[in-house]
Amino acid sequence: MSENQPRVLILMGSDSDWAEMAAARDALAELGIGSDVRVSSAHRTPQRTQTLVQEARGRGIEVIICGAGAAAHLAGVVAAMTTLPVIGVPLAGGSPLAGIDALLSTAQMPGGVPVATVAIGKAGAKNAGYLAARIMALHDASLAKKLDDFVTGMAAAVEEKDRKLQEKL
Ligand code: RP5
Repeated sequence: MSENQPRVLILMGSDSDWAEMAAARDALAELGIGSDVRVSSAHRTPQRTQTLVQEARGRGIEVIICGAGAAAHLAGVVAAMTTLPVIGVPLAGGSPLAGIDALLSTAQMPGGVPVATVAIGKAGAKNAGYLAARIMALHDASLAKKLDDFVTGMAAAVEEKDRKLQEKL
């Protein structure tokens, strides 16, 4: 597999979603995982969405991350069209309901059509990237090692924060 070959497809319902969804691409990039980022809407461009999803497996895509706000049906529609793992990121965007609408639309899937739903907004997008990496690490020992190092680094950062706080107290 080439270094730049995208292994994750990141779909967003609108370019207005990018401010939140960039965190998914960044988390993957930090682990050396290439992603293909596309704007495609379940409601506005259903045919385009279908084509992107149907071509994904043949292009070497292993996980699809979908971010959408408001009546966020993108992840559910995508999960209906593939058996690749689908991670849904509910977005707050300009929604008057601050992402609660997207959370329910994304998470409340009927049995048989799974969408792994993460938290609303940037933290959810970041975790979507790490969750995709954990899925791929099941058959990728080098990626598993990078994830172990990442977790160790996070723990060290917390201990360093505590050490600095103790110095001030
Ligand atoms: C959703 O509607 C998109 O995912 C976006 O979060 C929201 C608003 O889209 P725009 O009106 O900004 O294009 O489908």
